[in-house]
Amino acid sequence: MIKMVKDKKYAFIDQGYKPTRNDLVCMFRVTPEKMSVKEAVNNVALESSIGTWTPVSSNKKYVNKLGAKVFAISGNWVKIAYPQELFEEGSVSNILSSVAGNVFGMKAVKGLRLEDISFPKKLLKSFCGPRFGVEGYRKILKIRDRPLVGTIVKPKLGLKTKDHAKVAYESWVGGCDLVKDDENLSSQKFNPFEKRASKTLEMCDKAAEETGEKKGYLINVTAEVMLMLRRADLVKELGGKFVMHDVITAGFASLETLRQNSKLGIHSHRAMHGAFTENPNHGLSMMCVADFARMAGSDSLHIGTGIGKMRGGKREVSEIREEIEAMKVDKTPHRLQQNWQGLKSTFAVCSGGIYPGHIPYLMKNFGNDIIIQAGGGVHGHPDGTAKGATAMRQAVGAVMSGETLEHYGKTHGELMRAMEFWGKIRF
Ligand code: CAP
Ligand code: MG
Repeated sequence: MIKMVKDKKYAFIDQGYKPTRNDLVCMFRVTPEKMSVKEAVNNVALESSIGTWTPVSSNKKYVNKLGAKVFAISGNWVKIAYPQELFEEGSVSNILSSVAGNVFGMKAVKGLRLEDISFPKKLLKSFCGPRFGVEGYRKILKIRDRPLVGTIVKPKLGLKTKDHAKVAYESWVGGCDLVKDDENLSSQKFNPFEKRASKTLEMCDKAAEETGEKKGYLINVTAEVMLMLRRADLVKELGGKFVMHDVITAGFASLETLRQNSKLGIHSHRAMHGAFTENPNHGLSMMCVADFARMAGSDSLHIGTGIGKMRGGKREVSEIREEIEAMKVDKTPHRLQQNWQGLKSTFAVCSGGIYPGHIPYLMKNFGNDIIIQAGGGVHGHPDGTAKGATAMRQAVGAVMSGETLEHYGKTHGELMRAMEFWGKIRF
């Protein structure tokens, strides 16, 4: 029982405590400011659960049992257990407002990084999770075991609708399975949403018919939530199967709204994540973002590449891929064990400075259950968009048939051209 009287310095520290299956557990890295790790993390535990800077006379004894418990301190790494009754079921925002709320702005800490969270069964089961995930996308696109190949229409902004739809069409007939809008394209005057949706989905159907392959368009519906839902409804009416959503800039509650009110596949872009995920000593890790995206209903999520233009090393990307695709994950120094209680997987997306030469690395390190996306790596091909798309598919074909790109390129010219053009590029 937490003592709310004299010894408040360590009232939330209980290193003898063994977390139960009803506890949500957070793993933090704490850099204290002018105090010990123990004192600093006591502040983190009280501020992220039921406490404040002084005992309050309005407190009731029954509230104390909801207090967080710091049960492990190893150097700057600490683990805190929170009873699940502390949180509203089915609400990512509510959990974040506790464990990732005020704590990041406290004077008690110079740096605070929430590295991972593990969720108890009952709380986890209160979330929808993805509607489709890896299996659902594979079923819709009739692709059994190879990675999916996608592109982003480039230039990311500025193209008029007819040119946008044309670039998308050429990407599909060249071999892309998926074409997506860029994270910052929504309904600007040069390319309004309604016109873009009908014109580009028309091209999607045309390309599917001509190639005999299933094709998908990930159109960006990010907007004020009522407008977002109206846009998703229009996509459905037009026969679209997928939408794209900027989960960080729009928020997890917006993703929950989309998941619970539309029957379309949801591709989550993580634009702005770097503002709080990239500092190793402060902020919220991409692992936590991935946890919440899977819970809130993301069917596919950008996780990094380990080799392209964006940050994120191979170990981090690999652990996040497991976290969002596996049914159970083991603990590692940066990750807590998690049983996903049957929640569907979220398809991992490797994107950002990717070109065909990167594909063997991506498949070797992250397997075949990935969506490999390239914007510049398709539309920057010396022979244009369609050939660029073909070169991406050929690179996947080479790895699937156990051949090197160099050898496969001898009989697949689009790939060879891409290798000659970008072969020396390193990020
Ligand atoms: C990639 C991209 C994606 C990034 C996002 C871009 O384009 O469209 O938004 O992949 O990063 O705008 O940069 P290129 P992440 O293929 O031309 O690089 O996947 O790390 O979230
Ligand atoms: Mg982009």
